[in-house]
Amino acid sequence: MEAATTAAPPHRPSTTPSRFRRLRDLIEGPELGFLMEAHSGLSAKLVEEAGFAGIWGSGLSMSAALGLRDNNEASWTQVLEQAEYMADASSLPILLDGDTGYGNFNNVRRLVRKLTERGIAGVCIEDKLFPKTNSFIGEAQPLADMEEFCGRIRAGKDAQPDDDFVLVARVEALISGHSMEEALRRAEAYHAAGADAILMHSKKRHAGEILAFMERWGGRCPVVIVPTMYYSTPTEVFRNAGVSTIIWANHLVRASITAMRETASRIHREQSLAGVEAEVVSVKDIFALTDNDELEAAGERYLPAASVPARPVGPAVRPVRGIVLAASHGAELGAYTADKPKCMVDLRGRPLLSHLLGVLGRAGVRDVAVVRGYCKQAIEPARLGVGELVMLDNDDHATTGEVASLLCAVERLHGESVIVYGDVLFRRYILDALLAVEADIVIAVDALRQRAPGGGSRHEPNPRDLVAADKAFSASYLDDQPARLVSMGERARETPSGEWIGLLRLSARGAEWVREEMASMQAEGIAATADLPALLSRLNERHPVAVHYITGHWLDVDTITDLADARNFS
Ligand code: SPV
Ligand code: MG
Repeated sequence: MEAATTAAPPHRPSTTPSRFRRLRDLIEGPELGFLMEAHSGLSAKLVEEAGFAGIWGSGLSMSAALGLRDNNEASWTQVLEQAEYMADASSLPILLDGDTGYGNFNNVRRLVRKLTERGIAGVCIEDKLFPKTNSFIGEAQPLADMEEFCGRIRAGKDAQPDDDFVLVARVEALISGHSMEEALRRAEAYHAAGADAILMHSKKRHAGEILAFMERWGGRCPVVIVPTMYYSTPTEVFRNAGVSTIIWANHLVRASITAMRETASRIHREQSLAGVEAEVVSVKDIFALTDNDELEAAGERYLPAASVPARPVGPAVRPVRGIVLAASHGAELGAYTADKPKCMVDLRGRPLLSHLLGVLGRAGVRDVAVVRGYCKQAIEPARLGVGELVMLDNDDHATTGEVASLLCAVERLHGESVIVYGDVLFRRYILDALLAVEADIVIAVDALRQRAPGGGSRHEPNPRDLVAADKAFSASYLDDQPARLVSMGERARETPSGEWIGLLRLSARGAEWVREEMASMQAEGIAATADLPALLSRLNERHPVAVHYITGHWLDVDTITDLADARNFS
């Protein structure tokens, strides 16, 4: 019951605190905590993937996802079922929105028992009447009798089989137009009845009444808030006011409505999937999210050998290694890279490298090594949000080039591999497509970036990355064969077909060829300062290097303007 059912290997003793304990710690701990809304197994997975420590099982969002109103149109057992999908899909603790408790004290105590059985770590009940109406609808909704509601709280607490189960009492006084005195009176009564925390709700556009409550409440027990309406108040204000936990209550269901609307209307308008393909996650991403690899491994353990299905030979399941060349300083970025390498510049709260590793991981490239150089200690795995990462060091980075960095990873250059510069970002579908190209060495080339430098555009190709290929990019759906590299760099300047984006894929044989070529370059004494275009040019003399064309949806960070673009890149 503790870990996501698909992810937990059998019989692994767990040292992780229970979900009940983790929710209690989150709510009672000294730090401001956050619960992110989820409404389904899938959204629960995405909350965990984003790094949250807990889930808000929102009644509004679950109802909306079922196409229902937030008026108890979904029965409590239907809500319980959704919560169970979430608990199965993620290992996070869930605070379930239990509305009013679906009745009186008796319904609450049964609810608490059933939630505990399903590994739901806590419930929030609100002092209104069944059937409830969403608090943002209408004015002056009737409140439950305070004493009766205290009975619901006491019954829930008396029924909980696990001491750490959390019961949050939600005070609707302010949102229903009652006074601060009434809100305080109710909060006090619910606290005395045994609630572990008070959720004080407000629908004001500013946080005034919440802050006033915080001041008068004086930290008697943890306070949870839901700033859906007063979203513009900086989080720091709540932290300073001593709020225990913030619930981001409905933003995943709202985001999904935006995305589904746009996608459906575009497909309807265009009568084609071509326009949306680059905008949506791949089918492979769905397989990764639902952990199909685990099912395959389990099949090998449990099915009779003769009936184990042949391993699909798609990019979804084959192991692909990654090597990220991240030794460069990025001196053009000035103060941004004074104490860290370019790959660690911040993009919306996370280092560039963390975004890049995320794309690699989602494309199935998980066994990744990062070659560090400049300010290597600044590449901290803890800040990158990935589990296992191998760090290799090019300590001569100041005087050597990319081939020297790649040589640091030569021991890992076996089997199918992806090599990428650490200052590049691209949409996931580009890597998916590169992994699907049937070639031993294939490079991703942007066909829209082919003008020779000096043309005055904001994104001039880097001369050393210019590519000339044996056929130009064609938008025809009939032409799915890769082109072949003819030349790179200065020699491609007269007839450029595009710019290499700093991303290449090798088959196992391609990886072997690269090792051989680098060994030859070492023997000739030219490896130390050579760049990757030089290596690719040499390889191309002996083995075909395929060119996979793309049109945009990537960037590299060389200048401060690039950095601004990267911050908007998604
Ligand atoms: C929910 O998410 O269902 C809530 C929070 O109860 S609110 O919609 O703000 O009432
Ligand atoms: Mg609700």
